[in-house]
Amino acid sequence: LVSMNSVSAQQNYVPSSENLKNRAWFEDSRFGVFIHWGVYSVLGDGEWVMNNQNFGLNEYRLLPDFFYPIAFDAANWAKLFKDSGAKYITFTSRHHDGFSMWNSQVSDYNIVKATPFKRDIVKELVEACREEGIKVMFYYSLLDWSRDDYLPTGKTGKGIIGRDSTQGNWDSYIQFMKDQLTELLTNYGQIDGIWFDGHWDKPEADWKYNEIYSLIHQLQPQCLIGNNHHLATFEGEDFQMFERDLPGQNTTGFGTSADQVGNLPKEVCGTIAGSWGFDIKDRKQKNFKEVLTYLVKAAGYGSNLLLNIGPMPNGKIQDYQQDRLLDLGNWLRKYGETIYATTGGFVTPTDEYALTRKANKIYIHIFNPNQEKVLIKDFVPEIRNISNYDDNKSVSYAHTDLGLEISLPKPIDKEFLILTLDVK
Ligand code: FHN
Repeated sequence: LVSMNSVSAQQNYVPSSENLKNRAWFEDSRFGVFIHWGVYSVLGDGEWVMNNQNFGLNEYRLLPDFFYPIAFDAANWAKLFKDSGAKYITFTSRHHDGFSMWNSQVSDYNIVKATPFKRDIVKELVEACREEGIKVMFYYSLLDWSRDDYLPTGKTGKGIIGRDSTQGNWDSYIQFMKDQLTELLTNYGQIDGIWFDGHWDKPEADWKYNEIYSLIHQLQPQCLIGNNHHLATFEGEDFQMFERDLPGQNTTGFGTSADQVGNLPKEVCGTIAGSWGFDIKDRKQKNFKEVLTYLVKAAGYGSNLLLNIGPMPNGKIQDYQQDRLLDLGNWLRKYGETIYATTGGFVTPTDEYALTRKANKIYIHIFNPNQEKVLIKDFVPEIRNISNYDDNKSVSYAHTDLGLEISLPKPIDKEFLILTLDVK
């Protein structure tokens, strides 16, 4: 598919060998932690609060003064991420409010210069994650609700008081982003991805992706580029992302339709809470089975899951969010072989099952084991044996006109059942 923005995409992009190697690592990793944390967290009303509550620019600019995360300990966070089984994190270096979570030299509206905390959170986080062997990617917002050069406003930001001028300076804004990305990719060692968001605010604009993507790949060839533009990928991107959705399902409008799903590594992102940024009155907390099903279904589509947490303004991660991550970690320690470094997508996952494959082993994850039988449609490989992953005991099966029918072992006192298929 040729997108309307293909003109500005990186021309004739040939990924470097470092980049291809990193794509392979990314595909194998299957699980990352997304972190939405910024000065918006202070208000406990999600990361869109500035726009949703029609803040004045000057009013919102009081927030950094209250950002003093007394309990923030990057080493603790990194340990939690490690224990969760995640292989990487994606951190909001700068969200739509335009606030930079590092010591940016091109914007004083940043964590070191504008908060009493004065510590470079990006630096601390990167270093702590590196210690634990967790790779780091940066979420970076293309859209900005604070800067004058971004004017006129796009689809969002119109209610923000002080954003009524139509006078912008697009070249200056693009240069600003390049300068910031250069900082992020120069001052913090190896960074394994840039995760863009906000294209949809000005879909007609010339985002100069040709220049921006080449700059990133020049500075750090292995750095993977993804862009949450909700479209088929543009040239120069290294992975495709699907927001709150499984590839090609597009149930939320933020995903991407089936014909826009390409061959690049895939990542779906979703939340443990109802929102991305900390929402103190959140009542949509997902339970363990829900997040686990999300991870397994994503793998069944051949995709990573980037699961979001929204740390509190004091630097703590809510207990239930920690619990979800730790429970995933425990599960992955036991069943990681059926998720990491597997392929998926050869049988479309359903609400009943998801299949992954590694060499001549296929794993069937059954979401509701308390039934007599399960029918897998469109199953082609020739089977030698099917067994229960937990105890290796063989289970019986039959090929029917409708597909592969497997009799489920009993009793199962667990939420999930995994079957191992030895195939030729
Ligand atoms: O507007 C953002 C939102 O705040 C959040 O960052 C998500 C994450 O995928 N992306 C945008 C919506 O598409």
